[in-house]
Amino acid sequence: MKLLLENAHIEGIRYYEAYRKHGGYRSVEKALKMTPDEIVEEVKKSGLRGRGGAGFPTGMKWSFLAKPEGVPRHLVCNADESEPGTFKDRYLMEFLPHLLIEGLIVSSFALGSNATYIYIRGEYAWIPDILEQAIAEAKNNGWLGKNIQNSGFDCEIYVQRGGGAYICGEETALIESLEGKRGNPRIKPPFPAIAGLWMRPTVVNNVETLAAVVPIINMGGEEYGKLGVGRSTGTKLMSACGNLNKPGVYEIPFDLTVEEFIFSDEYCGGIPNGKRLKACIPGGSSVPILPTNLLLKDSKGEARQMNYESLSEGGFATGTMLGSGGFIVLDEDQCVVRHTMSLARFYNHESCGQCSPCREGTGWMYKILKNIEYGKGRKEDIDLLWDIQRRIEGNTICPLGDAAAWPVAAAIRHFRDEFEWHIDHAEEAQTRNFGLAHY
Ligand code: L3W
Ligand code: SF4
Repeated sequence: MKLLLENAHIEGIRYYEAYRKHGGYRSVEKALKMTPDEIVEEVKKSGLRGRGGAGFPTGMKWSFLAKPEGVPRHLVCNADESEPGTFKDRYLMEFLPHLLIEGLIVSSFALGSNATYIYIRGEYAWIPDILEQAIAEAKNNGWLGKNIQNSGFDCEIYVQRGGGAYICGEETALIESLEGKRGNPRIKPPFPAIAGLWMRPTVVNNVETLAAVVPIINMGGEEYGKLGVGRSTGTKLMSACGNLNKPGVYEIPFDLTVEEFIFSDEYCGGIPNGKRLKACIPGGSSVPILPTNLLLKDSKGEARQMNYESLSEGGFATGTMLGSGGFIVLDEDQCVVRHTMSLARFYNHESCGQCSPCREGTGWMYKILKNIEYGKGRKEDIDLLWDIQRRIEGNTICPLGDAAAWPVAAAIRHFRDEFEWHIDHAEEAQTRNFGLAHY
């Protein structure tokens, strides 16, 4: 059952006329007849969890929003999708911009935000124009601006481009950047719900989360909550990439098994050239990599499913996370050391430098991984790497530190022999051309 991409194939759906003709903006009509608290209640009932990576319950986040008398509140849409392997929000904004705008209007009404912002990744250079056109169309048709649909509610949506820094996807860095400052994460608490944009109460939600508010209002929170498995309700967009026959963006039910997702023709269509599956990072580069045996079955021997609980079953000893849904597949030719080095370089480059464990640790890990990859590794480097990542995790201002530590920890945990091989075969490691999947 598709809730978000159901109409994605319809010609012209990017534009208002076709979008409206196929049921667009119905949720706004319905929402404007409800009270803001009733809408929050529907979102709570739906069990929707944040689709940016952390999976925090959306209704709960909304109910944390402070409402001091006379202080404006803001909704901010986090469209700074920069997690390597993740491109599902780009797809939504590019092909279904009105779905996001519709979700933003309903959510703005529920939260009392008269000025709502979309903060979009700088590299998505062509998308702000698409969003701005959709906003203009919505405004021309009375869905935005003053007194929308004669409801007495005023709402404007502004699009702000980021400068291309991964850290600006962290909600408080994003807020700093929106305020015109350097994108350094703030210490939490206070959470944005209490003191966010210009220190006003602010909700920051991911693009997919806000788009999901549309089907929730249309079908009712309870019905939405019935879809899925356990605390994974509704559907999820996955961006699949790496060594796959059919990479792309898929809307999946939460009871789909990992094996079906990778191998069935309806989804990724298996691995090219008959190669074997070696490993997978199912939730964007920050979540732990899993080898095939742990990926396809959990620690109880059950088929792993594509949902929050099943993917994390067993903790990090045997499990991983659904994260942002950036599903990266590696075939048997891929080198885990090279891959981990590539990610370490990324996190080192993107660290904002505020905290020592992250600033120093990410650079140190990259240096050691580069040595191992290029045949200059020492036996003791593997334990040193383990020690460094352990000292970063949990000791930093924002989750980028954990995001840099987890891939290194998981690579050593599950592929230690590959690190040892690079150290024992230094000469061959320098010259042999291992693969690096593209994502
Ligand atoms: C009020 C409280 N609000 C928590 C709110 C908080 C935030 C949300 C989740 O990191 C993860 C990270 C990456 N009162 C609250 C409260 N909140 N307690 O709930 O918070 P948190 O800290 O669990 O996570 P986060 O800071 O949002 C995000 C992971 O996502 N990730 C993906 C990153 C990249 C993208 C992308 O490119 N799209 O998302 C991948 O796994 O590692 O763990 O709003 O304010 N008491
Ligand atoms: Fe900056 Fe890294 Fe600290 Fe996050 S963990 S605040 S990115 S130095």
